[in-house]
Amino acid sequence: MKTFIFKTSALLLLLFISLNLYPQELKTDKDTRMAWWRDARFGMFIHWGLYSIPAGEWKGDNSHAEWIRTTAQIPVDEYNKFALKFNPVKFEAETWVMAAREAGMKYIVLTSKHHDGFCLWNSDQTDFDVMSTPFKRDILKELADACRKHNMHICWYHSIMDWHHPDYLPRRDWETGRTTDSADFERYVQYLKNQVHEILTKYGEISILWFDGEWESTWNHDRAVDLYNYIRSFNKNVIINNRIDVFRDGMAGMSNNQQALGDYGTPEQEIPDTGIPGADWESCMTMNDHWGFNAADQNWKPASQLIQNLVDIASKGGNYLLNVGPKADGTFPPESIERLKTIGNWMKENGSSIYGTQAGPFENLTWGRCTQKQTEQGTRLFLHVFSPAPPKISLPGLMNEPIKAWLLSDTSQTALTITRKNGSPEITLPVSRLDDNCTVLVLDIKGKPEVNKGPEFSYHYNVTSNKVEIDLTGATSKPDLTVYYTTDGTQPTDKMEPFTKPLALKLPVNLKAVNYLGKKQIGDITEINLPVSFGKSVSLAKEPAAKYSAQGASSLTDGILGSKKFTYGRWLGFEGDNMEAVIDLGGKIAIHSITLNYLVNTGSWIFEPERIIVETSGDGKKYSAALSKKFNTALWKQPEGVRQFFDVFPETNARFVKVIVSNRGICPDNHPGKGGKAWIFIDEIKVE
Ligand code: FHN
Repeated sequence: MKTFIFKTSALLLLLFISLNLYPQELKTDKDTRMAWWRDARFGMFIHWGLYSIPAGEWKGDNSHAEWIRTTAQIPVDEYNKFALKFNPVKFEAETWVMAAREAGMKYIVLTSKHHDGFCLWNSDQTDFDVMSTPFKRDILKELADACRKHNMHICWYHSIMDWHHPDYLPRRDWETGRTTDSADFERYVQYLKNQVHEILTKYGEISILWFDGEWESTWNHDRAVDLYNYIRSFNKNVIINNRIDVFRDGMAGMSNNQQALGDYGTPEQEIPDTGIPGADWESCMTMNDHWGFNAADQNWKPASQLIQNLVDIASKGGNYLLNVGPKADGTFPPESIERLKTIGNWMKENGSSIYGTQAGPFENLTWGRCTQKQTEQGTRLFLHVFSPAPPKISLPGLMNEPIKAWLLSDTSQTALTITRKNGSPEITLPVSRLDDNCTVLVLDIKGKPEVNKGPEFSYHYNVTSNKVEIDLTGATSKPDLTVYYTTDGTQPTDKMEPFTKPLALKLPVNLKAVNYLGKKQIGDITEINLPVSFGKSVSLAKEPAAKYSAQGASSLTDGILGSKKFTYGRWLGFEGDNMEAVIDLGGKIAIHSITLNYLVNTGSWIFEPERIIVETSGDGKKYSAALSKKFNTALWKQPEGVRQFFDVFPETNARFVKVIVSNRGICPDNHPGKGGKAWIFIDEIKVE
C-alpha cells in the first residue's frame, strides 16, 4: 500500500511540474530560505576566468575585462587558446575565503561560467573547462570546501548567455564566419540545465544561484519558468536571483512584472534612491571600474566610499555584493586586499549595525544613514554618521521617547547628551572618538519608530497663468496636524499663515512649511525652491517616442522630474533621434545658465547625450550660440541613474532658448545592444 501512495504522490508532483503547476510557494517557505541572506547584508562577488589572463588588454587596447572576447572581437578559436595558459598556481581557496571573512562578508558568489562559456569546474558536459588547462584542479570544489570550513555561504554566478557553445544563439554579430547551421538552442538549454544540476549537486549545499546574461532574444519567461521549476524539483533551498527571468529593469535591477521569477532584485553599479519596502534586493558593485581583472584600471574607490555604500544599502534594507576580480595567478589585486582589510576593521567594531538589521525609519538624513533592530524595550537605532561629522545630529520628526544613546564602539556605553530642537531629538557627538570612515551611534527608543516627516507637496507649473500651483500631499496632511508656511524665506512657526488651500505662486518660489501638533512643532521643515523660469511654452522639432512622451513638450518645464523608473511617464524619450526644443520664456529676460536632466540606464540602452547645445534669441528667428558641451564618458563608466547637467554661458537678454540634446545614435560596440538604436531620456529643462 505504501509503495502505491508514494508512486501516486510522485506522479502528482511530476504532473504539477510538467504542467508548470509547480505549487506556488508559501511566503513562510520563502522567508525561511531568505532568512540567512537577509541577516547577512554583505557578500563578495568574484569574477574570475580566462579573461583574467589578458587582464583587459588586447592588441594595445586596455579597456577590456570579462567581456574581452566580444569587445575585442576575438574569434572563438583564438580565445580558446587562453585555456592552454590558465594556470593560477598561486590560487589558494582558503586565502580568498579568509579575506572575505575578515572583511565581514557572509557569502561568496563565484563566476562558475561567465558569458565566455569557460567552466571553472570539472564538468561532464564539456571540455571547455578547467580540466583542459595546465591547472587541472576543480576550483568550485576547492572554494566550496574552504567556505564550509570557515562558515561562509558558497554561491555560484552562472551565465545563461554563452558565447562559446556551438548551440547557443544568437552569435555575436561580428562572428560572421562562425556557422549557425547545426546550432540547436533547445540542445543548448538542456546543456545549461545539465550544468546547473552539476554545480548544484557536486559541491554540497549551494546558497545562491546568481543567474546573469538573461537579456538576449532567445531567452524568455517560459524558459525561465521551465529552468526554475527544474531547479526547484531537486533543490528548494537555493536562493535564485531575478536574472533567471527576463523582467529586470536594466541596471536598476528590479523586476517590472508580477510574473517575474527570482528571490531578489539585482541593482548593478547603483544603489536605489530609497528603500524598496517589501522587496529583497542586492546591489552588486565593483571596487574600481571593472568586474574582471583589468591591470590598467586604477580607478579604485576609497575604502571609506565602500563602507558608506554598505551603510547606505543596509539603511535601505538591501545587501551589498562587492566585487573582486582576481589576477590570472589566482591572487587578489593588492588594492582589493587593502580595501577589504579596512572594511573588515570597521566591521569588527560596527558590524552589529549592519547584520540582521532592517531599513531605518528616516527618508532623508543629511548627516548619514540609519538602520534598526527590534529589542524587548522597543527599537535600537544605529545612526551612521559620515565624515566630516557635525557636532550634533538631529533625528527629524522622531516622536518616540529616547532611552539612551552611546557610541557603538564604546564598550562602557557612556551615555551621550540628548536634547530636543524643533520637536526632534538631537544627539551630541563624542568629538574625540569619531571614525574617519563612519561613526556609529546607538539610540534605544521605546516602541516602534514613529517619524513625522515634514509636510509633503506636489507642484506643477501652469503655462497659462505662469504660476506654480502647490498643494499638500501624502500622509503629512493628517487632520490633527496644522501646516504653517512662509514664502519669504523666513522660518515658519505657528505664528505664520496656516496652509488651508492650494497656493498659486509666481516664480521664483521659496516655500518653507512645517507641521504643528497643537502648539508643538513636529518633524522637519520642508523647503521648496523654484528659483528659475520654467518657460511660457515649449515646442519640439521632432516628437519623442510615443511610449515615452509624458504629457508632451510642456513636460520638459512642468517642474516634475522623472525618476530612475523611466516607465513612470515623466521623461521624454527619443530613440536614435536628437531632442531639439525651443522654450519661449514669454518675454526677454536676462539668462546665464541652463539646467537639464537626463537618464542613464545602459542596460536599457539609455545613454548620456552625445552633446548639449544652447542657442538664444530675442525674436525666435535669429539665434546666437550660447553653449556647446560634448559628453565623452566611455560606456559602462557612465554613472547610472538620473543625472543633472548644469552649465553657465555669458549673460544675455533673450526670450527664446533653443536646446539641442544630441543622441549618440546607436549602442556602442562593447554593449549588448551593439548597433541598435540608442535612447536619450530628457526632463526638466530650466534656464535662469
Ligand atoms: O555582462 C555582465 C557583466 O560582465 C558582469 O558579470 C555584471 C555583474 O553583475 N553582470 C552583467 C552586466 O549586467
